[in-house]
Amino acid sequence: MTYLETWQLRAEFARRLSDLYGTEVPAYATLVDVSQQVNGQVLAERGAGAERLGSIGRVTAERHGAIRVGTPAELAQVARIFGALGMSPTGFYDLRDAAPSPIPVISTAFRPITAPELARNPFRVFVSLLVPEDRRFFDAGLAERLNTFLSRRRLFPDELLALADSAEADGGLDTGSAARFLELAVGAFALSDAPVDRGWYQELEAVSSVAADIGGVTTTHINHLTPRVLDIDELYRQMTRRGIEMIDEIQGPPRWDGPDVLLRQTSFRALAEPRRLRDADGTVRPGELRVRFGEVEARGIALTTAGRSLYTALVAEVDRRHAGSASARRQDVARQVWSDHMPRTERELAAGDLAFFTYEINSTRALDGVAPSAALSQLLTDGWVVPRPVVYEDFLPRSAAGIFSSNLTGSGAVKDTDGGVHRDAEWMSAAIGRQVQEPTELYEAQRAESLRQVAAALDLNAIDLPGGVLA
Ligand code: OOG
Ligand code: NI
Repeated sequence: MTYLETWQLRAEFARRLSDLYGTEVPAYATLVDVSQQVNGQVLAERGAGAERLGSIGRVTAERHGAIRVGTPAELAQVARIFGALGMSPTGFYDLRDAAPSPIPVISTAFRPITAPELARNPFRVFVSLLVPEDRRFFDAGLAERLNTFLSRRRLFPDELLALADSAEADGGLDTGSAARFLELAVGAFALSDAPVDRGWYQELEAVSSVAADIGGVTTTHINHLTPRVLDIDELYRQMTRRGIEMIDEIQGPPRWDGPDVLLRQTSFRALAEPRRLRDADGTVRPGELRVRFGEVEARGIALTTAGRSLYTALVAEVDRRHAGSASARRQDVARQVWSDHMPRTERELAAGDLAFFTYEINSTRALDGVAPSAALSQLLTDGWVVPRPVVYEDFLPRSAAGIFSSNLTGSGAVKDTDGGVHRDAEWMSAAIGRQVQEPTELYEAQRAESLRQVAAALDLNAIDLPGGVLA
């Protein structure tokens, strides 16, 4: 190989980061082993059905990472590095008003945004940006010291950023430059052994341990790396059996006998890692910090806006019923609520415009004189088209908040209602000089393209969705 294209750089970066994290956090290596075992088991049991939401090749290699940065300038640099890997900022998550614990960050996920690129390698990274301007967390004095501290550090060397820019401009790098780029990029996310100022770290930790992890150190690091698994309940049982303490629950939708939608995640608790700490008198002593953890996820079908509204309503219903029966497990309550309200088949999700599918002409359909209708639900009923689920490639704010907070070392301190600053996807786009993509629009575009092809093949002008008309 003399040249690495964008996707090859992405795949190689993901692989090397995984190797690095496995050496840093041995429990992660166990998690990857168990995930692969479970995936093998599911494949053996369910056959081709196991690959309905992604080939086993894709699922085995699939990871998401999480990193946290302190300033818009740092986020813009992260965007250049991931830009070189064909990953665009997608989705906006504001975790500052999250329950049960507010986290002083806003986030986006960098990921490939087209189906072919996702199929080549779906690596994504959840990136959080600290918001020191938010007075509910940081008073003016602390914010100023935080900004001074952050403005003095350099997370990414110039050479790395220059290589990233040329990789993005040219769609890849020659082997020599690629090797250097990958070495610097992976190195930038390794845990540093630079001493941590104990007093400063603890001052921030009193506000939020996420703030301390971001602004209390002079470097950044990968916070967790998450493999994808085909049966997350089985994985949870197997990890527990191996003596690894998992968080109490699986976040997101329940296990049930209908189609999997969106995202289910769980994690094991942050582990104490040796770090060097510097005291006020300048002495450096070995100590421990507890910030990095392991997470695993199972992915389901992406929901349309209508499907997402239904999901939100079901979550609220689960909260209501669960509040009324404290001893019941949330996932059990959720399973009941889903059985009551969630369509039980992919076909119903498609016909009700609740989830995203791409559509293909059913090549095995017998000719029976029935003309193709312009209505999608009729095309499904008459067997003209077959739906293929679109996988949810993004994150869930409530699960993210749950994952963050189940791994906090303390509850932190946040004042009531005053002093929040407004942040949204537009703010973030401007801050990094790149448009933050809207996930639903990406799924919608994929579906629309497939329906245009179906319409052309069936000689129809347009196909009607239950929610409206598509050209
Ligand atoms: C990010 C937490 C969110 C997920 O998968 O929802 C997350 C973090 O801990 O930095 O990774
Ligand atoms: Ni995660």
